[in-house]
Amino acid sequence: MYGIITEEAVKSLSGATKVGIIGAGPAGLMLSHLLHRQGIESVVLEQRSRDYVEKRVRAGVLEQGSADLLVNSGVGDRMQREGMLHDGIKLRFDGEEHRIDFRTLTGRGITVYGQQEVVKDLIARRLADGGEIWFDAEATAVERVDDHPSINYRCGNENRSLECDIVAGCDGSRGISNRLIPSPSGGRQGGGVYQRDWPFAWLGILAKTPPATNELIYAYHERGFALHSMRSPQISRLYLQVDAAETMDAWPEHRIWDELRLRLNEPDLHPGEIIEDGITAMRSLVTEPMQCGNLFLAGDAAHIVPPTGAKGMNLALNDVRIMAEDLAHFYRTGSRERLDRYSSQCLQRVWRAEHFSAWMTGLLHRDPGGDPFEHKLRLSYLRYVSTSTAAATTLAENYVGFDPVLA
Ligand code: RFL
Ligand code: PHB
Repeated sequence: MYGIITEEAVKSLSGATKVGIIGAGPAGLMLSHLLHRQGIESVVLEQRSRDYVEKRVRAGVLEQGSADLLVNSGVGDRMQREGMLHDGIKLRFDGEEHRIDFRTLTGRGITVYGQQEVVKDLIARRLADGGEIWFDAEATAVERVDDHPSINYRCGNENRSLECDIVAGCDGSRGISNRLIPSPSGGRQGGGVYQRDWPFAWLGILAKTPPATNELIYAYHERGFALHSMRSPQISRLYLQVDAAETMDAWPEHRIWDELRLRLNEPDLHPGEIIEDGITAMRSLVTEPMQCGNLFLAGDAAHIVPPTGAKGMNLALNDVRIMAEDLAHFYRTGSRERLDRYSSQCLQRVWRAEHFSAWMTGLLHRDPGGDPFEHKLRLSYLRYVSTSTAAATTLAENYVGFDPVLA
């Protein structure tokens, strides 16, 4: 069932399900898929339309563990055909290029495959399996999280509610579910939320131009950071560090291409039609704990990383892998033992990724308040990461995905 919710769909569920999932991003969709494989029914409520979520351009890098999760759960066929396997990345700075060889350093690699393709594959699979994704249904409140929860949602002009055993808050950084986690001191601004806003943003474009590189280029320039990524042999994804308050009005197309060519030091990058553009603020944030009563958070609803380390979607997928296992154990045995440990298990990896993303961000961005001394220190660190096997291994093993729980 998708699109506007029909009366039949509402009746067929009698307004009740086992797991009520708020949000049809990678976290919510993958959770619903993994639960279905365990025989656990769920309903996904999504405030936007199917078309909107399938076209939302975001992440592009899957760690090997995320790619394995897609394949092992039966939704990885198209990713295996169309995704691009990369064994390393390139660092460019001060007129030099150095390759970080993930395969040699860690035995693993990454897959470049757009987040919206993952979302499309998951939606298609859920609908083919008879799954319930209710688009254009905005969750407005969650009641009784400690007992028998219900999610109030708005669909057109109608207000309805969905009874469930468990609520999975997969509604991203601007959703409603993370506000329901009380902080230890009782107020939302207390010690339960750890955050940092970065003093710059990323301007991103998707362009019809063949990538000028076979692997991602992370470039540090005295004018700021630039990233050359890709989506296919014909489509490039490119980013520029800009001021936090910048708007697209200040960036006519020729300025974007000139700046990209300069910072990336890449003569083979040719301007092409820009199909999508936007500016994204950079933020680090963790909500602790990621659960309260029968409400469990996953993905951006619980934590945000700056995109430099390419970790956001991977963390979202890892959270719901753990949540699905814990819920399967709960429904099989009736014991909450594993569910009660959900947050502490997820947070180990979350904090590793938070550190790595903050470290990569600091390594590659020009600090607007920084001085020439700081610029020289950064160049020295970049040269160290590029020439020391120990330092390069640190970058590589975090980039391909390091799990402190399994280490
Ligand atoms: P999402 O994808 O934001 O999905 C949340 C969904 O919840 C819906 N929603 C609601 N639905 C019903 N009722 C409500 N009240 C609702 N409120 C919200 C929203 O409409 C939405 O559909 O969260 P999720 O599933 O946790 O997934 C997280 C990822 O989207 C995010 O972490 C990544 O995109 C971050 N990210 C990257 N991650 C990577 O792993 N690798 C990358 O290379 C990477 N690059 C990036 C990125 C994020 C970027 N931006 C735009 C922030 C590059 C960029 C530029
Ligand atoms: C992307 O392809 O969108 C991408 C790649 C690497 C990042 C962030 C985004 O670090």
